[in-house]
Amino acid sequence: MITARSTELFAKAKTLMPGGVNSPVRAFGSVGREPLFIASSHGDRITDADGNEFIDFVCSWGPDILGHAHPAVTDAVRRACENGLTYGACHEGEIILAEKIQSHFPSMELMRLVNSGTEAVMSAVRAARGYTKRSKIVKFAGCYHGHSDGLLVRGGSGLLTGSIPDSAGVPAGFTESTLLAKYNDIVSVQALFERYGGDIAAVIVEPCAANMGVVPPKDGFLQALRDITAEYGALLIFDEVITGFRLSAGGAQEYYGITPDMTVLGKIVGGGMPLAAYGGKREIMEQVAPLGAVYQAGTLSGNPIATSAGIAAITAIEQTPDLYSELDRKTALLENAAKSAGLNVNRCGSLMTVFFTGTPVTDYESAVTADRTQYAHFFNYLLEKGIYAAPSQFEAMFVSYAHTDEDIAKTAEIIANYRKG
Ligand code: HOZ
Repeated sequence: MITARSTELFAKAKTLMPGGVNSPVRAFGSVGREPLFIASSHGDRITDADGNEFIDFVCSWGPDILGHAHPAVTDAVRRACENGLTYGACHEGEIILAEKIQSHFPSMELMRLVNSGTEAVMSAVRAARGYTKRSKIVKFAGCYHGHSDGLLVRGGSGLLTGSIPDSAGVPAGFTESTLLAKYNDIVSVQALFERYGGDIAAVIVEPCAANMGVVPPKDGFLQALRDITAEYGALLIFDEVITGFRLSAGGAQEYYGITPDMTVLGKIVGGGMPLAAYGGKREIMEQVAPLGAVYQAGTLSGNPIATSAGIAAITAIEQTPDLYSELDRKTALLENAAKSAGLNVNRCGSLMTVFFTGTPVTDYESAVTADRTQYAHFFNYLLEKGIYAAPSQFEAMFVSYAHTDEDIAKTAEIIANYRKG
């Protein structure tokens, strides 16, 4: 594979950006090679700056559930651009998108549109604290909720790849109200409530963890979180940045049948543009300014181009009745291929991770037993055969509706023929 142009671009990028990237996992640091620079993407394919084409299972880390450059979305964006890129003022698209979101997530009785998952989580946590008048937040080791100071504790995702349990630059005081529990272990949560119950504002969780690799919730775990938060008057926040519109149109809360108090959405909800949302019970969200005293604002929040992409993407999802059954069928073919090669695989709907460890992966401790060198070998094997998977052991493979049967069959065969390095 010739990668001369990517190499040239990376050398230049490193003079301008830390590590040459705008988000750490993109640096390919844990897969032993330099990153590819992408020039274009269509359907289930991406093409790099040297003209190499790959079947893409990153899908921009989730947003491209319908495939890259879906015509309904790109047409909507093109049309919206004709009317101006940003107003910093109210417009009808915000209402149309919010209504669509609410029709799929009825628990979001009132919501705010913002620009990124990080911003949405940070704001949701602030609203939860403002509403409950309590300070502590429970999060789970290995769950990633963006890079706001208070949540960078055993954060998963790029922190895990870089072996950074807790980020530098975060004063201890900023995380002292963050309590750490063990994913899939309700006893660890009970212990925190027994000790700090009256001070806990919220429990925040990825209802299916996907930032320490994919780790589905064990039966009863989410219900137990629902019960214990209700018992202690704390809020349950589902971070559905990855699972929203992916496990089902109503996200993990519909898929697992558990209703949180607050929800955070990102990725798919913006159709590939920078847009995220947070919301929940009316009385909680009424704490947000200008109604209440919890401040949150943004010049580009509810941006008209981003809302047009989100509306078009959700409309296309609504018009694709076999979307979730097809995603499930296609991803199951990849899962079975991995199993037939003797690989350890976790799957939840169209999210999947092959873990290079002999242990079942159910939490952070078991996830970090995975051998990153072996994952790097697997990643490079796939890449050389024209398949672009996550450049990290601790991320998910994302399948889209645009993945053709031929490309799924080809990928399944390549995975099934993999032999560990
Ligand atoms: N943190 C993202 C994956 N969970 C990676 C984002 C990116 O590098 O684009």
